[in-house]
Parts: sequence; C-alpha cells; structure tokens
Amino acid sequence: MSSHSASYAEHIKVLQARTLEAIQRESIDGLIIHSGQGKIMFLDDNYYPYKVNPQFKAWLPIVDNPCCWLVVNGVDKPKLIFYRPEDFWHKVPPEPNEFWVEHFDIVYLKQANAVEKHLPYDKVKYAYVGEYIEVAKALGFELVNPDRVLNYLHWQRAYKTEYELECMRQANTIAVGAHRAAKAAFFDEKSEFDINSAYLRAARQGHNDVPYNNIVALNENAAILHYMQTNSVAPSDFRTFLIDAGASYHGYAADITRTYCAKEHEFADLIKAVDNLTIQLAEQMKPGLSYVDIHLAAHAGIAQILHDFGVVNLSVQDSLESGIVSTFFPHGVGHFLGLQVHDVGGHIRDDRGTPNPPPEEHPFLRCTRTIEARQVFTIEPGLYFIDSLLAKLKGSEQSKYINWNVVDEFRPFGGIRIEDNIIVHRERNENMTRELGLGSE
Ligand SMILES: [Mn+2]
Repeated sequence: MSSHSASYAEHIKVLQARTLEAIQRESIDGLIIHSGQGKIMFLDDNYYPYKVNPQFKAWLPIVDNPCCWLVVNGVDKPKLIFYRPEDFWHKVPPEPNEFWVEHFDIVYLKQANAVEKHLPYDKVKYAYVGEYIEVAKALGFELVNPDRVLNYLHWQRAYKTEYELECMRQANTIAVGAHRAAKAAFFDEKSEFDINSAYLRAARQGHNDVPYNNIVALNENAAILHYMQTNSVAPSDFRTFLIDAGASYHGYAADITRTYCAKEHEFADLIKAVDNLTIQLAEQMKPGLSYVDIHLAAHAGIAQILHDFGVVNLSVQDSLESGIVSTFFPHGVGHFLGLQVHDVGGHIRDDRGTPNPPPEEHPFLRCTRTIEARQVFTIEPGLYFIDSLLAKLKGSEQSKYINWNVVDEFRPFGGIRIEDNIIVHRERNENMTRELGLGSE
C-alpha cells in the first residue's frame, strides 16, 4: 500500500489543478462530491449493491462506504467527510489510516442527514457532484452536476496519473491470475457457474467487487455479446469458452477477454487469427492517430480473416464496402479504461465537451478521440456467428457472397473475442495483459 505514497501525492496535485481549472471556468468556489448512498429496492427493505460515484473514487480508494463527501477547491487541502454511523446492523468502517489519509482533512459523520454542518454555508458558490439530486436540492445547492465542470473533468480523466497506471497494472495482475484459473476450469470441463466461481475465487473478489458482470460463455453462448447467465449444468460437449472478465484495484478496472477451443478444429486457427489481430492493433496505436482508424483497421483485419478462412467470397476491399463485416464483428474495437470499465470522455472533441460522435456505419464505437500518451484503452476485436444477424444476411442480396457451409461449420462454436488492456506511452505501448503473461494459447 505505502508503495503508492509518492505517486499518490502527485495524483492529488493533478486532481487539485484540474479542480481549480474547472471551478474557475464555472466561476464558483468549489465542488462538493457525494460518494452516494444506499438505494432500497422497490417494495422491499433490501438494498441494491452500492456503487460509488466515480468522481469520488477518483480522489481516494473508498469504494464501499456510502454517505461520504469531499469538499475540494483546488487550493486548500481537500476535506473528507467520512461516514461512521453508530450502527449495530452493519459493519462500521474503522477510522482510516491508509496511505492516502495525510492528504485529507478528515471529519467524521455519525448521521447521514447531519452532513450540512460540515459543508460550506453558502451553497450557491459550490456545485454538487453526485447522483442524488433531491439530496442536493434539500441541502440548498443550485448548481448540480454542471455540464461545463463535468465535461472538463471527463476530458481530463483520459490522461492517467502514474498512481492510476500503478492501480491499473495491479488490476490487470489480479485479472490475469483469475483468467488462468478459469481456463483450467474450462479444460477440466466445469460448468459456466463453476468456471465463474473459479475465476472469482482466484481473484479474491466477489461478483459485486469485480468491475462488471463476468461473461462466461460455453459453446454457442459465446455468440451472445453480453451473455449474463452462468449455467450450473456442464454441457455434454465442450467446444468453445469465451470469458470476458476483469478485476478491480483501488477502484480501477481491468477488462480482459479470452477465447479457447477444446477441440482440434479449424476454429482454433480462427481464434489464433483474431489473437494476432489483437496484438497487431495494440501495436498500431500511437499518439496522434485517431482511435477511429484503429477501429477501421480492425474491420479490415476481420475482413481479411473472413476471406482467408473462406467465410466470405469477396476481396477484402469489396467485403469492407459491402458492410458484410459488421455481421461478424458488430461492436467497437474497444474503449477507454479506468475508474469505469467503459471510461468516460470517449465521445468528446475537447475539454468543453464538443460532441465527437462515432461514424454512422460504426455506431457502437465508444471512443473517437485522438490517441495520446497516458491514455489507457482496451483492444478487443471479435468474430462471431450470431444467428439473428446471420439470418438477416441470408435474407439479403449479399447472401450469395457467403459460404454458408463454412458458416455452419463454425456456428456451434459461437464466437471469438480477444481483449487486451494497453497503456499508450510517448515512445511505446504497454500491453499490460500480455506483459503480465496472459497469452491465448
Ligand atoms: Mn471491454
């Protein structure tokens, strides 16, 4: 933990500078950042899993304590209002003593609704940053999540501090170990449920601790992009295993996907081809290029693979122009990664929030920004045999360009996605996932 202390001091300095710039642009005195609060389920007395405001966890790694607040103005030492209720039902968090405490003036809050005495008196000059607008209004805030402030902070979030990069390497380290455990469970012919359990056990993280719901898909389920089930019954025949699963560290995410084939089959070669494409695309990124161009290169790469494996009977160029590639690769090549698994700021052109939408033919691309040093991306090309999209293609003019017997040969294997997490530096790219030893053999 203490190994973060030097980089964390620098991290706080950067956040202070960003805060100062944001509040000067808005002509206000500071930001009041609310961690969040418990949310009760409809007609129930149980709570939804608590998810902290990402603008709060940007400052410090408190991800599991609702009703905390930060008062920041970019100049004074940030004030942390730390919730420690008298509560015999739940565990009360201890007084913190981690590496980050020296950077905050800490006051303790016993009752969530008694926060007002710790907040600045004149709320008009402060912006509330958080999810609970009715709470903000009741406290007297007029400025709630102002666009100008959020756009600026979201834009800046793309440039990671050294502390953040350390956290993200750590998240990748945890996820890589868990991916190895999941792979072993697959080759032991475990069910999706048991593979997922093996993953979580190896990560030492529960399903509310990992940054998103794991996708653990066997056979045809690998064709379902956001497959959220975990069947507890093992299939009688093991063909494919697609796992998209991450890990968290101090609030930062890893987001890794691998696909494995249990049989000697051409599908294993297809996985290898997509794996090579991921490696190539990760290497192609460099400061100054548009991330859109990486997405287009991914489309060209998938077009080449579809051609090489005899799925599509067209030249690469013709197949790109026909739009057929999107049947097999219907999502974006990747996204920003950080405090959020799909980190914010991918669709803006500048720090004022000017929109920068994806190209019309590629509506699902989550990032259109120019690649720069200190940014962290995923690269995740995919190639799937999705029944609904294939049916549409079969009913179209372009059906004649498809070798349907080849498609049917691959269909029971579902699909492939290979996803790495990459830090772009000025002189080189750091493929964290590969450098930490996760291949795709
Ligand atoms: Mn991803």
